[in-house]
Amino acid sequence: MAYELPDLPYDYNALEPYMSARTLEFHHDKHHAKYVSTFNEMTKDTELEEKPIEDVIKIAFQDSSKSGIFNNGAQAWNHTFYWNCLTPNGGGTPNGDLAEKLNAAFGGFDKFKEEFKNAAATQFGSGWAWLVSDGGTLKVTKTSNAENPIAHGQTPLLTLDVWEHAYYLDYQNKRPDFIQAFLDQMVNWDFVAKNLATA
Ligand code: MN3
Repeated sequence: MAYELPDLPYDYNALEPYMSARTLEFHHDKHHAKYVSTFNEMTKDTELEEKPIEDVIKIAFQDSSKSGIFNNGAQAWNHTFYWNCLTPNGGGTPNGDLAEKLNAAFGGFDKFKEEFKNAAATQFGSGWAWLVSDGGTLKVTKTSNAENPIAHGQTPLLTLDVWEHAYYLDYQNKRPDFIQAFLDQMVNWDFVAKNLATA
């Protein structure tokens, strides 16, 4: 079964002024759509076609002859996950079990934010910053290009796309400003809490 490009879970202009409709139009309709269509073309009529995309990502990560499938499949998955990490009127502070686990892992929410900002800012070139559950412990990680925590057996809880296409139209080269706006204005902590509850 082909992987489907999901609609955005909000309007294209819903995240303005922190993320423009123009960024979301290019990012979702062009970049994400292309990863999805290429992944479907590459897996069509193969033994991978009927498998869940998470399984395909794990299989392809272990097989260097399938790097194209890995790159496009992981990028298809990463972007679907990323759209759900964003919400209008987002940011703020998490609570409940998530807040407790962030405190336990990082020594406080502000310290978590510093670590996440640092990971996102120092990912050299294209990639992603993540909050993951690794065997029940929360960790901040960063990955290059398409790579994601699923490939490493971790459970993704939150991600930020730091490829230039994610922010260049709105922030040009100022990636740290984009990271700050993400944390302060756009993070969907309800989605992160839901991911933690099912991790
Ligand atoms: Mn992207």
